[in-house]
Amino acid sequence: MKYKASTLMAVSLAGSVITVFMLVRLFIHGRGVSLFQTHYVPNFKNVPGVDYYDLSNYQGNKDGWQRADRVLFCVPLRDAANHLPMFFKHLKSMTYPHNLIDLSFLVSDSTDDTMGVLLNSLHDLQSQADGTKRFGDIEIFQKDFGQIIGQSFSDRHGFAAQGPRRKLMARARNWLGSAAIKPYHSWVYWRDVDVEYVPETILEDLMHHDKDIIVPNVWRPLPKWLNYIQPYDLNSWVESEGGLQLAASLKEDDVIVEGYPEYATWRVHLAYMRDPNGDPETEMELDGIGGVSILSKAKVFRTGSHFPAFSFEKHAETEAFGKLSRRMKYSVVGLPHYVIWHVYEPSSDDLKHMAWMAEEEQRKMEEAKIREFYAKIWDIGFDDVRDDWEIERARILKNVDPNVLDRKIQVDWSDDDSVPYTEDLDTRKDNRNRDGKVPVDFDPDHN
Ligand SMILES: Nc1nc2c(ncn2[C@@H]2O[C@H](COP(=O)(O)OP(=O)(O)O)[C@@H](O)[C@H]2O)c(=O)[nH]1
Ligand SMILES: [Mg+2]
Repeated sequence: MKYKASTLMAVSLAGSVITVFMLVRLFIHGRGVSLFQTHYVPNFKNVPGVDYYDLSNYQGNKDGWQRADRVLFCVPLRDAANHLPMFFKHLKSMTYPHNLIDLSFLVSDSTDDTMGVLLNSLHDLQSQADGTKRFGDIEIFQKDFGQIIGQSFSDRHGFAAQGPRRKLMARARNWLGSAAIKPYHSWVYWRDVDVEYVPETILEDLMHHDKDIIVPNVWRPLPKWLNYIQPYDLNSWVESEGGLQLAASLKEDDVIVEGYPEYATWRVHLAYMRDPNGDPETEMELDGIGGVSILSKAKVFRTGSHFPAFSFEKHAETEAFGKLSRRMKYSVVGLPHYVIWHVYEPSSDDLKHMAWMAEEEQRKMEEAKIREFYAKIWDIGFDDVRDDWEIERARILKNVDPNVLDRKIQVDWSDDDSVPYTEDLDTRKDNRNRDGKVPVDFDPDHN
């Protein structure tokens, strides 16, 4: 069969056009999209009250700060008035574009002025002269859960308090996260208020690992008398045989908590894997995670993972969130050598020890004062008076005849019956008189 040259040219031109069209589509829609599938983008511009979101646009990019990924920043708060100024200081210095961060707070069961301090801090934050320093949308939720366990360090960390406290915290987190997340959030960042030091680049540092869920290592500074530093968050760990055996031996609603002798799990803790000189980029797969600072892709929550407020595989809250997300095939990772620092709050034993140290210091100060006082009066209080005594003696004896002083005085005891032996006192040793006879009133049988 023969074709005209013009027909052949037309066919080859059409082929080229189709190829270019296909390549352009491929370029625009990226990998994984069928070439023949059309992605219908409705135009709701003229329909009032309708927002349209293509959720595939909010999967979370590893360089989210360059691709305008919005981050939902969630902070649960309880009796946090003292910590808020420090928290806002860190917030202000974050390098992730502030306008891409939406803040969401849940205030619960507080007896201090958490809400008042929060409002003032937010006012200060959002009225910064430099508009680029202001944050995106801000929401505050108020909901009490009837938390009865105190917020002091020792109340919170007592063994018996752990199960109920963790389940209640899980409820609080789920309320906060589910109320706050919007379809346009690509990432969700959970942060506790009581972090003393955290790098300004924390979001970028965690995000660029491109994991579904990622946590840093969390330590805390200690006072000198407690040896300066200590691992803080033991909730980030790798499951162990011991942990699984323990879980199998517990009741359905029990919750294992780490760091208590009652529950020996022999798990590897992220906290103890830290090498101060280690590469901060090093990753470690985890099963359970702590909640001080969690960066998660928003899709993890959208697809149904959450903070179990019940015993999930014998865990609750953030540790169970890690386990559940692993079960859902999400990546859960920790950074052993990348550290943020939780505040040091003294336990009641620490407080007792500190009170003792304060008393001891006071006692030493008083002792030093007394010593100084005695050092001053020592010369006066303990004058050498030997010379004075010589003078005194001379004065007393000045009218006495010196010959009289040396004279021996003889006393005649002979007519005194009560002194029987005057001349030879040695004879009294064996109760004999001077004739060697036993005195008449001596009767050995009735003595
Ligand atoms: N909404 C709410 N927040 C809480 C509650 N308990 C603690 N928080 C907050 O949750 C975060 C972690 O709590 P924290 O007591 O520091 O936990 P810990 O460091 O693990 O002992 C902090 O920001 C607290 O202010 C609660 O019952 N409700
Ligand atoms: Mg804390």
